[in-house]
Amino acid sequence: MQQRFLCYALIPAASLLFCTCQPSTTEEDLAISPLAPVPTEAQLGWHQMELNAFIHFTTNTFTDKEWGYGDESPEIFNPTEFNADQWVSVLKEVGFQGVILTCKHHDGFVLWPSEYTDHSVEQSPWRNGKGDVVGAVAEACRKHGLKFGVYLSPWDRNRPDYGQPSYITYYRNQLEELFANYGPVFEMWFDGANGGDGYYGGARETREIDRRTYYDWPTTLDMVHELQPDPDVIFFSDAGPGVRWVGNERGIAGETNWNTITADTLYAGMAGINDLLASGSADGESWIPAEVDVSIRPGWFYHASEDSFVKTPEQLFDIYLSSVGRGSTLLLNIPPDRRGLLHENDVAALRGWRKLLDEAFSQNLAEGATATVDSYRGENDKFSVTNLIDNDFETYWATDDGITSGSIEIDLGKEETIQYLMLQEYLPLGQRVSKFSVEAWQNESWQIIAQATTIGYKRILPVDSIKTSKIRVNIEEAQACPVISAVKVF
Ligand code: FUL
Repeated sequence: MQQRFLCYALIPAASLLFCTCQPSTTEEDLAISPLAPVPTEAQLGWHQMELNAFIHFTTNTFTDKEWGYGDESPEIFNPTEFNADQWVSVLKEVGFQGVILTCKHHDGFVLWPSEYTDHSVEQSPWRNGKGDVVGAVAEACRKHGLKFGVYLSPWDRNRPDYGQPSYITYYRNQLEELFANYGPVFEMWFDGANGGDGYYGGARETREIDRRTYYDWPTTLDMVHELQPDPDVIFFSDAGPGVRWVGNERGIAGETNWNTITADTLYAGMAGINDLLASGSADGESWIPAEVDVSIRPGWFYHASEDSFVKTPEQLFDIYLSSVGRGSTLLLNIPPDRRGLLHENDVAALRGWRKLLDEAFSQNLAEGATATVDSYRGENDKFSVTNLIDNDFETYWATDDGITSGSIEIDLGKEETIQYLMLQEYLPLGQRVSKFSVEAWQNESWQIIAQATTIGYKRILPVDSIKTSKIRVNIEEAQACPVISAVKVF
């Protein structure tokens, strides 16, 4: 296209008739080919949620256990001030977008009146057996505009037939009940703790299952897709297929975090894959991003003895940086107490955390700054540098095909103290960047202040109170031309 303009400028008008200029480059010519694999619409929506809450609540809350054996009497389930509205309104206030509830944990007690078992809230004294935790949480989510998700433990230490084909039918029936009565469900969680000792209807024995074949997940997932074709549901398991486990329960995604991985050879509960789950792989065949699940307390369930071990706002902030700040979605567990309320200490920690987040990320110094770049795709405004600072995820800066590096300079206009840099890749076209650095203008020269590998949906780099008037982001390596939605400076 540039040649075309040169051609018109240098050649006298008469000779234009004989000019064999190249045809002008159209928007179509400039369209960027997606770098496969790319996220589905549901996965993209999941990335954009960033913060989801996990709720662990069941008989364990009353027995003070983490894993119930399966022989707990429903009689013990009796929250005195149960209030799902309190849970969800606090979660909403501090910024969560979705809630995933343990509808059934490994002990097999189910939190809704199920047609398929007596081992449920129906047999408990709570609300004279008329209560429904799942219904109350789903309704509170609808009321407050949060998405609702379900955890239905595949391992069931209560069921006599756990390990037999009939249990799979039971499990599927319950899923059907959940989706039909409480959907839409944005995410379904099935964890990797499977098989071992349990009550199993009185057998009190150890049962091993073949994790790869017993559950026949493909059939279950097809069934769920039919139950809820739209909006699509994201399936979590250790190794996907919708989102993968990050490989630890400490709140830490890999410093290098690819949303892609080759999942065919992985399965839930497979040993020795934790590092791979944390980092993913650049050449992974499927889009299966890492989800970071971690509890606000040492345990997943409420224990009064842990009231003084609730993570502090500062610890939660660090977890935010090592999860959302590394391109993952955070699934933070906040377990209700025996009253059926989120405990005061947890609520205070969440509010303190929100305050820290607001303080850190409220003023984007790049908005209103001057941005320049060494090259942009087709020199067409659709890909210009201003797209990086317009606060719109849908617009992006990109280079020409074959150019896998680039430098973006942001002039803040005056000296500022900066704490964090935030970058975002435009994921609908695939994850591309594998190496970048950031420099700050100090003492009349550029000084490197941060170096990293992947960006993904969001990358936040802490830079420790640096004083500068200009920063420069250098995309050094990418798998294809970089496509960046945002550069923010705080
Ligand atoms: C694990 C379970 O064994 C834990 O109890 C907890 O539910 C955690 C989120 O998943 O697999």
